[in-house]
Amino acid sequence: MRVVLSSLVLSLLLLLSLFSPRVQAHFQLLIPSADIVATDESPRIELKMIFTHPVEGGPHMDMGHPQLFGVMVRGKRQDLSSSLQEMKIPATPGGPLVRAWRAEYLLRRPGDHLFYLIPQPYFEPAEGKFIQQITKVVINAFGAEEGWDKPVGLKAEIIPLTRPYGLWAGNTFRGLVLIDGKPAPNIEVEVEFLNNRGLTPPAEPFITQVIKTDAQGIFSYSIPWAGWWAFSALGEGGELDHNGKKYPLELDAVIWIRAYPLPQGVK
Ligand SMILES: [Cu+2]
Repeated sequence: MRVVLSSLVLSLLLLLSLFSPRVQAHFQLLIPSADIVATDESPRIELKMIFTHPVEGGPHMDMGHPQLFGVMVRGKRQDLSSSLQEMKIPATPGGPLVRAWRAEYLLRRPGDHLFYLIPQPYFEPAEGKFIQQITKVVINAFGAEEGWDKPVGLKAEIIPLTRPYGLWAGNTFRGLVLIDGKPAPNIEVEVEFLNNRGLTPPAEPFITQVIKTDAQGIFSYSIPWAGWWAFSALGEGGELDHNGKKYPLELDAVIWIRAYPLPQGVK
């Protein structure tokens, strides 16, 4: 009976996988403990890096040691890779442990801090490809609103056309997608939010929303509620080797932004 049941479940799963054209979207988290830091606030920032499915809350994927973690302030890039600390977290509640990363950073200078993370390419057997999500988040420090619109020069990068902090829920965010330094027209941009309130989407298409870049490589999205939101522009990065076979590399540009709730008394 048990065997029959489990094979039934298996064939059901197989059927499901055949009929769901969208696979779960992966998102590289790069979430700071604060996004706007005033002069009278603590300059100590913690950044968490988890490779996961933010709306569903998991499962988390194993993250090898990142290729690079850094920050750009006033046009100067600084390698912060030596500050990375490994964390072991369960992939699912009670499940096997996977690697994630964290870092601390002390803000010293006023201005926008563009943090960026280049993770190792992740081999996704379910999709027969590698995924590498180069991820960015901007922290505004001590009142100087300068630098957020400058490219870091990453292989895949979203340049914000809307200042990526000081956003209300309902604001429209616009970004320019650059892959290999060139605008990426007509590519998909997946959108998810960090679901730390246990919200349940009413149907599968709500888990990952999908928009496309226009002919200039620009996308726009109106943020429906407060929280951390991520945009992942799906690019192509050639091929990589895995056990002697070549697989395509999905090279994505990710940016995280935080929207604030509307003030009390506003409708
Ligand atoms: Cu996954």
